[in-house]
Amino acid sequence: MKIVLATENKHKIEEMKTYLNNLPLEILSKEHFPKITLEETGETLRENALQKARTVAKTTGFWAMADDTGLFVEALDGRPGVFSSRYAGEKATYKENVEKLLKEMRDVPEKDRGAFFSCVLALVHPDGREVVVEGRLEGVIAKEQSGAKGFGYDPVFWLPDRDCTLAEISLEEKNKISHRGRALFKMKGILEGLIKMEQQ
Ligand code: ITT
Repeated sequence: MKIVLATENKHKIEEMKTYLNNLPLEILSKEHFPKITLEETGETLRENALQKARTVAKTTGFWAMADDTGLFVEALDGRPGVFSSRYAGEKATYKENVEKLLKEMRDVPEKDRGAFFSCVLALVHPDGREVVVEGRLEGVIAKEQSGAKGFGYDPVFWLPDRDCTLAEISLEEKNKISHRGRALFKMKGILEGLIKMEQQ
């Protein structure tokens, strides 16, 4: 079975490919279809994930899977949320977004620094079949950055159980506990069912 990963984000592609590598899937990514433009104009992660997956499924004729992820910070009433990639501006870098977050959280005490990542994965077939799953990871916004692995907000996402940030653990370890890993776990079962059906 062929599936196209409908994301421009190389880090997400790496995490998804690593997670799905033992399934009999031919995994293509958006790089194979450079002419497709992905838009995110929805108000929720679900709408955005579906929008990206629908575009790619329709254009390529294959199953397409898209991920939309947000960081929801309690002390900021859930911001940056669905706007996580554009927190410090339309074309903001990871560094600018993280710096803005640390600045906004500067005076927030430890006990109020709770946050969670939500990852919504949408799997869409050009014939209209659609599946949506979500995975979450709870943590705490650190006071400063630590670690050089991962991407995005990982260097400030503190894991109290492990006493380190998401940027201090390996990709394999991240996939075992993360929002994306949890969503991928749910999606893997669905993909296994679809692969079996296609083989019959
Ligand atoms: P696509 O839309 O092409 O998939 P994107 O990077 O724009 O890529 P999102 O809108 O889903 O993806 O991501 C929102 C932002 O949230 C992203 O730019 C990162 O800063 C952050 N993010 C997403 N997943 C993350 C993760 O696993 N760890 C840390 N930060 C993450």
